[in-house]
Amino acid sequence: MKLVSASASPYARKVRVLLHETDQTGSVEEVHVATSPMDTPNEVRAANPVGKIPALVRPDGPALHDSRVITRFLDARAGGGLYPEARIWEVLTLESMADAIMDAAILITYEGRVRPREHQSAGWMDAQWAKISAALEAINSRWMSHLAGPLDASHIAIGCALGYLDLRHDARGWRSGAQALDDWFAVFAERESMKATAPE
Ligand SMILES: N[C@@H](CCC(=O)N[C@@H](CS)C(=O)NCC(=O)O)C(=O)O
Repeated sequence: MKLVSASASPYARKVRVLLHETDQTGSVEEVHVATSPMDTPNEVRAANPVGKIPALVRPDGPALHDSRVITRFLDARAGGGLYPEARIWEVLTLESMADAIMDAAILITYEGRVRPREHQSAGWMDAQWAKISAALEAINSRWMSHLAGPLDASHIAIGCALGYLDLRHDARGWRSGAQALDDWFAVFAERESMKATAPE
């Protein structure tokens, strides 16, 4: 199988961390590409018509996308137990919140990098950041007991979302007012799977 990926993509990192955590790195080849909404390599389009990564190309079925589908597929393949039935709705909701943080953060990144300077909107970027702040506040105040529990896919997603904030939006200071989450991330970031997938 081939994972169409990129070192800086937080969505792809979720999959890469899960591959490490479930001991599957040997059975999935990572192909790193440079892609953006304005310039989609053929390899990406062939795997995902809407041109987004990650995509998982399989020898015996259609390519899979988006990251949540791929992580669930790979977890089921390995029997990794990272989507435990007993708390599945919490796991999926927290993973969704992590993806929403990534969505807003990526939009800010694209606004600054892809849209011509004269069309960029600081107000729109601030509105995206407000969504991130609200999600961080909710996680910091209501989800820490879940994050303190056994590893599941939502932990991986939150770790990758926070890693992306550090990578691209450090200046906005996500840690302010999110002490418990900051403490949790300091420990989580030391996992071998996180260190092995740190953006170049
Ligand atoms: N919901 C998707 C989002 C994937 C996504 O937006 N990936 C970015 C890279 S980080 C991308 O491929 N952007 C190119 C584009 O939007 O055309 C997922 O979870 O996989």
